[in-house]
This record gives sequence, structure tokens and C-alpha cells, in this order.
Amino acid sequence: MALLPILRYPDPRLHKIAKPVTSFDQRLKTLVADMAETMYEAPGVGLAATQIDVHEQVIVIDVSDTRDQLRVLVNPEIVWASEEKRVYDEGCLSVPGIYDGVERPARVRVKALNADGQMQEFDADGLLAVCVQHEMDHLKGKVFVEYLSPLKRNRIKTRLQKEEREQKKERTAAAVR
Ligand code: K1U
Ligand code: ZN
Repeated sequence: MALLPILRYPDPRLHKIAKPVTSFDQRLKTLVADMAETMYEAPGVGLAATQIDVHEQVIVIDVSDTRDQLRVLVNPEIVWASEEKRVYDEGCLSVPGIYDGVERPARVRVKALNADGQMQEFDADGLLAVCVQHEMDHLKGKVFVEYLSPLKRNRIKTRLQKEEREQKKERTAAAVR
């Protein structure tokens, strides 16, 4: 298994549209295992393949307290969403240190394949519903900050670009030491 680097906003590769998976082979199983390891290590409750620069419709999620209930969603679809909406303070491993409120349907019914190509359908509410919708947005090239005002989004972009420049400087200084 391998830990994979996570793209950071505003990397343009986060806006690529993921393609459906067509082969349920060993390569897919290795991708899923690497994504799960990367999500648990981060730590996060979800990860979309887009975030590790793989543009295929693959998501891993684990919202359990025990961190032992991994869900693998391949080619996911939302087949029903509630009229009722909820605001949840979302975070994102691609937008580190930023949390802000996003309004989404409170409950969804999800249809997806697993890593063996078997169909699964389940109802989600609470954090699971938020996480499924957040990760499916990643597959469509959408990052949660796009729900925020242009002012907030630009502040976040500037802050993360500054952090990136500072980290690059530190890495360069460490390399010449
Ligand atoms: O980057 C991602 O897509 C993962 C993201 C998922 C998410 C969290 C909260 C609301 C919506 C979507 C995260 O996991 S951010 C980290 C986080 O919230 C968390 C980490 C460890 C334990 C509990 C939460
Ligand atoms: Zn995210």
C-alpha cells in the first residue's frame, strides 16, 4: 500500500471531471487500498480520486468513530435527495485548515458499485450524507469553497497560496542545509 500526495486548492487539476470506471481489476483494488490508507492517515472521513490526481469515479468514506467501516463508491449516483436542507461546517483535505458552512439536502439515496463491480444502494443522513455529496462534487471538479462568497473564496485562495510559497521556501532551505 502507499500514501498518495493530496492536491491542494487552488490546483487546477481539482477541477477535472472524473470518468466512469470500466475495469474492476487489480489496478482498481490497489487504487482503493492506497486511497483508504491516505484518507485514514490524513486523517479524513472521505477522499475522492480527483484529490490524488486520478480522474476516475472512485470515492472512499469512513464516518465511523471506530474507523473500521470503510465504504467504497465506484461510479456513484444520487438517485433521490430530500427537499429538506441542512447546513454543515465542511472541511476538505485539499483545503487544509478551512471549515465553513455549506447547505445541502439533509438526506440522499445513493447507488454505486463496489471495488468488485457489485451494485449497492443505501440511504444516508447526517455526516455520511454530507460526505457523499462533498466527495461526489470532487468527481465533478467542484471544491466546497465554490459554495462560499467570492470574497471568502479569494481570501482562502490567497492564504493557501501564501502557505504553499512558505512551505516551498522551507523545503529549499532544508535541501541546501
Ligand atoms: O477532503 C475531503 O474530501 C475529505 C473531508 C470530508 C468532509 C468532512 C466534513 C464535511 C464534509 C466532507 C474530510 O475528511 S476533512 C477532515 C475532517 O472533517 C475529519 C477528519 C478526521 C475526523 C473527523 C473529521
Ligand atoms: Zn474535499
